[in-house]
Amino acid sequence: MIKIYGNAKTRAFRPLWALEEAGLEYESVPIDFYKGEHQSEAFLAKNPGGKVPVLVDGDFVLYESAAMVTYIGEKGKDRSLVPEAGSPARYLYDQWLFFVMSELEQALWTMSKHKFALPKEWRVPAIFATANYEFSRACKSLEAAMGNKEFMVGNDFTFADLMVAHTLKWAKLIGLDLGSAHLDAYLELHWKRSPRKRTSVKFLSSENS
Ligand SMILES: N[C@@H](CCC(=O)N[C@@H](CS)C(=O)NCC(=O)O)C(=O)O
Repeated sequence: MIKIYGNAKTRAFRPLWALEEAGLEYESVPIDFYKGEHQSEAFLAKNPGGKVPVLVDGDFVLYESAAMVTYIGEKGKDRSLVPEAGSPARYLYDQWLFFVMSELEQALWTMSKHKFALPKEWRVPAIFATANYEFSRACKSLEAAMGNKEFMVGNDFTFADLMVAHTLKWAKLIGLDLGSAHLDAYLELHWKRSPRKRTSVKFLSSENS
């Protein structure tokens, strides 16, 4: 059975939500940063970087959230969640996953790192204005690419939408404006999916979180 190590308030929400969408059995293993569990010998043996989420399936281990959602989508019965390998749709899907990881979430992660994640001596509060500018730029390019569409790839929900929606929600939670009525509507559409609500109820205690 697949195990996800990490707390749902982190990027672990992505594979947890993906598992709910895919209808696979899984176990969630909370990792408490305050107790230093991410730096324990046992955890570092899974991810030497000491970060969550980590996916463990038997002897197989993954520690990048974007790779995890693809793995989960391909394990599940619903073939529409991750386009078939080698198809044009799959390359577009990959493009959006890479966009999330390298463009859209970077500014958010920069803000989080300089607010609380980095050791105090490495935090540079002056970086916030630049990160804000970079996030708006990424949102503008996302909005332009999306046009009036409701899905990142084709005409159905895929895990590219899960990754984009989760990252837009992250931005909202830290008080950023997406600067686009269409991105707001896109987020609302995907955030109201039942598997997302189930994930929030199971791991964050409220379907609105
Ligand atoms: N690119 C990784 C990022 C993992 C990551 O940075 N996780 C954060 C929580 S969301 C973490 O574990 N931080 C602990 C630390 O930086 O020490 C992914 O998407 O899985």
